[in-house]
Amino acid sequence: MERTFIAIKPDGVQRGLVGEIIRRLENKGFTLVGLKLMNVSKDLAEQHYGVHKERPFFPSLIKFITSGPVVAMVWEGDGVVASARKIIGATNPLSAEPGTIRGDFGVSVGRNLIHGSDAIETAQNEIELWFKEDELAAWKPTLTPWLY
Ligand code: FUP
Repeated sequence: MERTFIAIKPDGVQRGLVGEIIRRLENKGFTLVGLKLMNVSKDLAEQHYGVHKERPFFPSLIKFITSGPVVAMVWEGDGVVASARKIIGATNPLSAEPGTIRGDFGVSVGRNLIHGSDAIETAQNEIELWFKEDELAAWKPTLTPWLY
C-alpha cells in the first residue's frame, strides 16, 4: 500500500492546527501509520531539504524547521502521495486554492504549515529518514472495511 510522509511544521503546531490537519487526512479516508511530535535536529533538517541546499532561502528554511516541535507522520492509502499534495495545496499559500490546508490557513511561503512528499520515491526516502521501521504500525481498519 502506498505511503507518504507528512510533517506539520512549527507554525502549524504553534497555531494549534494539528487536530485540523489530521482531521482532514482522516476524513478523506487515509490511514495513519506513524505519528510523533519531535524537535528536528539541524542534521535531519539539512538532509530532508538537501535538494534545496544551494537555494537562497535554505538557511532560513533550516532555521524555521528547527525552531520548534514538528509533528511527523506517515499516512497510507491508494494514491495518498498525490492526494495529500492536493489536500495541502500549492507551496505559496497565497496561490493555494481555498479548501486546501495552505489556502485556508497560510499567507507566507516561509510559513506554509505543512510538508508532504512530492512523489512515491521521495516518500519512501523521507519515511526512512524520519522513522524507524518499528515506529510504524501497519494496520487495516476492521470497523470500516469498505475503505480499502
Ligand atoms: P513543497 O514541496 O510544496 O513543500 O515546496 P518545495 O519543496 O518547493 O519547498 C520546500 C520549502 O521551502 C517550502 F515548504 C517553503 C520553502 N520555500 C521558501 O521558503 N521559499 C521559496 O521560494 C520556495 C520554498
